[in-house]
Amino acid sequence: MSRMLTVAAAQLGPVQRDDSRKQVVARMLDLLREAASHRAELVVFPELALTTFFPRWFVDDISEADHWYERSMPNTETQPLFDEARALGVGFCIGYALLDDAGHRWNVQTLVERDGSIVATYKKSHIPGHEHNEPDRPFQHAERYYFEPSPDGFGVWPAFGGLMGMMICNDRRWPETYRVMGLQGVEMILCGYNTPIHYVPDPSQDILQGFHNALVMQSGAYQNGTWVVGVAKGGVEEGVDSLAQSMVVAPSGQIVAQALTSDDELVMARCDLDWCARYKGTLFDFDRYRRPELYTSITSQRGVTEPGS
Ligand code: CDT
Repeated sequence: MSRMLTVAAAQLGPVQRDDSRKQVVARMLDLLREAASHRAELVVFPELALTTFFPRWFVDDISEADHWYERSMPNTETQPLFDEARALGVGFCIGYALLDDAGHRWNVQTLVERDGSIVATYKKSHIPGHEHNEPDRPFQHAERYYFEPSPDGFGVWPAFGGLMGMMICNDRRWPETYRVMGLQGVEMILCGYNTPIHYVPDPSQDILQGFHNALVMQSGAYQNGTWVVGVAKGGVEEGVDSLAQSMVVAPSGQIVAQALTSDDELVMARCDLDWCARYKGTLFDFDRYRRPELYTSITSQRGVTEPGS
């Protein structure tokens, strides 16, 4: 038996500060049409796809940043994407900043089915970086100033003939992200990211960015028997070089397709969702082999407690 889903990771090259949403949506429409011409059923765009990665700048009055956030989805600028996707019968996933009616600021991804209906909007759970201006840095990573962490957790939704999950950028580095979805039977996890290659707190990690990106998604896929689709906004954006290397990872942990450039590029794979069962039903048969009674500290404790302290 096989349940095939053809997925396209629609990597974006840099989006500069002055690029309008209309210009970015035009690039996304090109990728969507190209993906549809290759029979893609699901096109996955990156985190904060519609704008530059604005947390690299600090503003004293956060309302000065309001223009980076969407107030609804779809909206006037993104409606063409929704219309074209429905006309082509292609679903998509898009990451963006959301300022909601209650004034909350979220980093989100919305998943849209092939008929144009919204499956779900996921809010980023692990918010990296810092809360305050750090003027000595070459660039800021002030996500903790611009976004609240999600209170919702990690859902899994029936869509595209399988069980779909979402995570956003830094979420992919945390094994709990995958496991909570794994415990809901997830078969494909969609993840957009913006990862500056220069990691200011510890530059020794710079040359390892690509290795760590693959490491976390490959192990998360394998240990939970799920497909993972990782999609970058890469290249040099406002002087900051960001990792590309978008990829599709199989439930075996193998990379089955990977980007060659740091620009707009489609990374496509034909994914058999039934392949997940090979791992979920054997080595990672959770019900048979897991020992949750030994893992209680994972949910009762946040930081490290050393013996004797
Ligand atoms: N966007 C995002 O979450 N980026 C982080 C950068 C490292 S933390 C400063 C990431 O985990 O890739």
